[in-house]
Amino acid sequence: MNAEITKPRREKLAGAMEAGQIAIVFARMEQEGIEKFTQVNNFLYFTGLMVPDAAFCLLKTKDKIFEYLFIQRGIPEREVWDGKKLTVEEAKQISGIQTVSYLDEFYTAISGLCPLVSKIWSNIGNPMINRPLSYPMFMLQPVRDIYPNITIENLNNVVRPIRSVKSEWEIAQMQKAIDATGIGIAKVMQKAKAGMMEYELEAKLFYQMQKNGVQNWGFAPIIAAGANATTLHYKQNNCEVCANDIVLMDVGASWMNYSADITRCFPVSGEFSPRQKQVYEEVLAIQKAIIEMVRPGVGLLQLNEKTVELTQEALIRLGLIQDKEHYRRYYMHSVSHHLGMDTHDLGARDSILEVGNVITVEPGIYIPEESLGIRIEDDILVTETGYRNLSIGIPKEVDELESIRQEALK
Ligand SMILES: [Mn+2]
Repeated sequence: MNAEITKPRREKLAGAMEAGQIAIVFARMEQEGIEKFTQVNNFLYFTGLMVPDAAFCLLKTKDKIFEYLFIQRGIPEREVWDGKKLTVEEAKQISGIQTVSYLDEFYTAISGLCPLVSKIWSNIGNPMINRPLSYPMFMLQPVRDIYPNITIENLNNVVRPIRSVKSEWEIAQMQKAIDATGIGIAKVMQKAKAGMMEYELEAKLFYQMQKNGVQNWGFAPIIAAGANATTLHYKQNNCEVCANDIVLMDVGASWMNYSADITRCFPVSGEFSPRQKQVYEEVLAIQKAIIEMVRPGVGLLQLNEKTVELTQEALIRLGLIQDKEHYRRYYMHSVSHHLGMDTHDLGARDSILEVGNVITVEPGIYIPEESLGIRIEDDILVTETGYRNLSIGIPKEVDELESIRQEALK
């Protein structure tokens, strides 16, 4: 991610802000321990910088835009432990932001800007009265004390329309995350055997991802055998995989902070039982019907309504309910969300699709009493003429899955 990519984003941000407003975007706080570093998405999006303890500010006045970047000051004694810090020159070069100083100068600089602004957009998260302050809220506390008239609003409210439309470059990053995920899923389907543990399958998947240069999950992977697949956000992954189970994998690699989000199911035995197949085919038919609806102008709520309608009919055919109002016993989530740097990316639940959006389509049927949960999920790009399924290459047809598994068990 370089200045060529981040500069137009900052221009869009400035375009969406009003005069007398400042955006202050904080990077991840330096961690005390030895956790793996991951960057805050909004900070990475606007600066391209993978460093902790930094802040980016964009001030809009009546006739000008000012950009400031604050980075961590290198302390020679610490560099033995942490390596060299980014220099001011390097930060300028990567981000394209010309005014770069150190984070210990942040408050002095902000003191001069505050009298000019009525609103601060910042990545404050969703503050709750009964929870500790987020790091950005903590950093802005002195501003709130001294300038109580300045409104502080969640940056996402101004960034949402910008981030929900993906550029060609972003789609290429997402494709890489999706492809790496697909390779991992294929490997698990080839290697899984009854008697293995769910975490063993998780390890095989992650190994393939890393071999392809992808070092992080986009979210905690769900590898759920049998009844575990009926827990929507199951993430213990610590049970044994049994011969008659369907294994559900809801997984996504993260590449350049862009997340994939794919769900596939397969029969451990190499063959779906007639009942498993019946349920699977119903979910697959719903998924295909909903994907076909995707095009600019369609609302996520429409996709949800149609999914409910189709799922109600399927559940009646499967003999699970008689009254269609009871469908929530077996299907209880939304069919779609925006996908991007956040797995549940910025984009309202009731948003109307436009060209460049990437969404998931993920219907499911969950039957605890039959130890069976089926969800099938693809990542779909909205195009001018309709859609492009970015995860089309990952097998989901019954005969494909059965033949992969039968080959695997030979
Ligand atoms: Mn999803």
